[in-house]
Amino acid sequence: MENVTHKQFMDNLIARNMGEVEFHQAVFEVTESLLPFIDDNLKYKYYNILERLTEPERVIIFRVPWLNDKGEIKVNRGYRIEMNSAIGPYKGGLRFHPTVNLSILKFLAFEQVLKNSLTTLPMGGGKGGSDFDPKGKTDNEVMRFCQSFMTELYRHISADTDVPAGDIGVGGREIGYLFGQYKRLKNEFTGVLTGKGIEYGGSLIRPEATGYGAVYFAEQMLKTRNQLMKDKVVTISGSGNVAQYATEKLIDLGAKVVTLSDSSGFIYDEEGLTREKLDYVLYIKNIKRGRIKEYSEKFKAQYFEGKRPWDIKCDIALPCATQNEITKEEATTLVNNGCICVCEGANMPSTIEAINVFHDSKILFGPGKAANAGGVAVSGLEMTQNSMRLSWSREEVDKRLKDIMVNIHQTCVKYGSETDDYVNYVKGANIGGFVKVANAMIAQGVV
Ligand code: NDP
Ligand code: 2IT
Repeated sequence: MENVTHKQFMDNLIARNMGEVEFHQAVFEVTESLLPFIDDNLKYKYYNILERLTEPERVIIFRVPWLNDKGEIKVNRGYRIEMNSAIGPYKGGLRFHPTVNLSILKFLAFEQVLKNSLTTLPMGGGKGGSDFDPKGKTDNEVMRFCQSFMTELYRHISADTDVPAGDIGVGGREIGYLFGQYKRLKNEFTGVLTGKGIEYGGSLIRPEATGYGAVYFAEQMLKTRNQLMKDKVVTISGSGNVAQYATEKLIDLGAKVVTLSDSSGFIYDEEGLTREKLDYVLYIKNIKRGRIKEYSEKFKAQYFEGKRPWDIKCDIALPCATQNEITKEEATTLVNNGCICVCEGANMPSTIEAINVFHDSKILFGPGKAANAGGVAVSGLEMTQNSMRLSWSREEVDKRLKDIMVNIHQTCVKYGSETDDYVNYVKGANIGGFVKVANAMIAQGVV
């Protein structure tokens, strides 16, 4: 068997998936770590695992027609990427955002396969969503959209085949509407979605899980350098689900969160967020569905329109908004300003060039598929509780979440430690996530 170079592999993938730049980027980053590992472990090459891993098992694309409040007919596009089911039912979120396209969902589904494997729970990988923009829509419009979306999706999913959850633009409200419609169509009350409300089968700590998990992961990274979270200055991007609960946990641990953002700009609060200020953020974003700018109108804080927070001096940066939100230049600024740790709450927020800057400067860098795996991990725990028809306490779920994040960190150290003891968490997460999926695929034959 000849060794395939990284360039050859990527040229072939790009030719087969023209124009899907985010998917190319995600595969580039993963295969850069995996190809040398596979050259040393020939069975993975013999079974052609990488080519199989980068081809979705199934892609579903469908029309989503709905009526707005004026009675006008609107049409969006719905997707579900069923990427890999080697180690469990497809599992992964739904994203509702105007930028959603096949490339973005394939990158997310691909990352999800390895992330879910890292959690150690039995979940395959998938992702879905729509180019529908919930911003500026009424609750009734969002409900009608969700009902129409589920009217097609329901035939492709079930508690044992494919279990969607939330992501950007899909939170508790949307999961409720989607679940209601699924139940009505199938006449079944099952754990077909996670992130459900507590009253109807949701798990405690699921809303908090991604943000808390990312902070637990950052704590583990800091520990390798004998550092604590207390008194660290932290910049965060985003002000949605992940950013909110990362902030909460950081406040609890005595760190100082000084920025939050949304797609319009960022706020800089030099004094740091308090519990009371965070409650106001939750009110602005989750109830009023307004803009983060309103924070600076209520509290003493600066607002920077159209900017991202990476120029602000910090010890730790937590990108929690979206993909490619840290460029090479912004990464260089972070490092030059003394940042010692970047921990990705979002999926693929750092460009490849930004990651190279972090690695070259030997700062701690936790990639999303490891650092933000707490969300899907607690989704897995929600599935377990649904199957057992019981609910665990907050303490029980939080303890399991923490144990899973510590375990993922150990896996990264195991597979990512380099000769100078620097931990390359990208390599560690990619190889650590890959091994279980690849072995399961080999065991199941050519499927
Ligand atoms: P939310 O919809 O709750 O919040 C998203 C936040 O990011 C908002 O502040 C939003 O601003 C901002 N944002 C979204 N798109 C852009 C953009 N193109 N440019 C600038 N800002 C943007 O989503 P989540 O908090 O759930 O998700 C955030 C990230 O975390 C995503 O990358 C997601 O994939 C990832 N993630 C989420 C998990 C979860 O459990 N929810 C689990 C693991 C990862 P605005 O309001 O202006 O749109
Ligand atoms: O990116 C992710 O891991 C999520 N959006 C959560 C997926 C899930 O199934 O909970």
